[in-house]
Amino acid sequence: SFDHVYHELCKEILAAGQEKDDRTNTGTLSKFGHQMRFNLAEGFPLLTTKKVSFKLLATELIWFIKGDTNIRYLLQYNNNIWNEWAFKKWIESDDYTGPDMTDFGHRSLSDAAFNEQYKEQLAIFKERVLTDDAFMSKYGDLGNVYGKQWRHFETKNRVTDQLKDVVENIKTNPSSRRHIVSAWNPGEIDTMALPPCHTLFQFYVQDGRLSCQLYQRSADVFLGVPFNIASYSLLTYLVAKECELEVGEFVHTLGDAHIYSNHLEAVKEQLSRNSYEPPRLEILSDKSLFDIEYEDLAIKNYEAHPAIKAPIAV
Ligand code: DHF
Ligand code: TMP
Repeated sequence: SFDHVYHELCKEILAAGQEKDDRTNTGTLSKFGHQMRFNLAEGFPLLTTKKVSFKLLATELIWFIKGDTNIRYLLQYNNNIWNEWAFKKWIESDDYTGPDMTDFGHRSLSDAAFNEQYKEQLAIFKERVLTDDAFMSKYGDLGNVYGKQWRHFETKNRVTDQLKDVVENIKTNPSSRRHIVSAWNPGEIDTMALPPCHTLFQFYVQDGRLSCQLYQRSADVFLGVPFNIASYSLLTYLVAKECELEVGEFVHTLGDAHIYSNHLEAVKEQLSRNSYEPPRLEILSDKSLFDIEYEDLAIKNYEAHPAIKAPIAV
């Protein structure tokens, strides 16, 4: 099952992962190089051994497809998954005059009084991004992240809509081996709130079926990967529909696949659970890929164990 493929990744890292320092000073167990395959004909790969929010990953994907890089769109769907990285830019700016929020990721976990202050500042920040247009433009934006690179990849004298081009090429020349979209723009890495973790993807058409492979350079196995699997599977369904193809496989190739030291118990809890049958995806409209909205999507027969909370490394 889909859960089994994911559980095997977790087990391998628990059994043989190497202890490794990381940018966030959290500490990880890490394995370099791993590949998972998900046959989308078997259903939609939303994990069932913990509840994963389809709404959060679908609104994030649609935000990428729109070419948007500002968290206001996500906040309008009550999606808070990118807040910390916008908030970080805000508190490090000269315009921020509130209490010191340095290292808020670690301090909010270890200091209850600080955590109250942090929650208050984050709430003020979110409200301003939602209601103050000038503030939103300046501080709600994550820089040249995925949406920018997928739809407006800038090179000298030229802006490329990689997603439009790849869809056009799948339609006109399906057998091509060049159906690539890259989020990794070396000239713009320093202008991104976080350099792209899902770095590059490729489509492949065979026998009327569309497959997709993602190269993910860095993979937070407990929090990020369940989202990434479902997100790219959803993208494969949407592009297949746009190109009048059936879905094939999602192939997920990981570079630094890691479990953070403060996720180990959560992972073990998840591994102790038995999986359910996977849900199904329904696309409720005939809109083009580029006009699709969250309301056009539905996930059916999703039976899952409860969500497992864990802190995110900032
Ligand atoms: N940083 C790190 N350290 N790991 C990540 O996975 C990550 N992902 C990012 C941005 N930075 C990151 C964007 N994607 C969550 C999931 C995906 C994601 C960001 C956050 C997350 O926190 N998921 C929770 C539920 C969150 C909620 O309910 O609001 C989960 O339990 O799945
Ligand atoms: P890094 O830039 O130092 O590699 O840190 C990025 C962290 O975010 C790392 O733990 C991987 C994780 N991540 C995912 O796993 N999936 C995602 O989609 C994103 C945006 C980040």
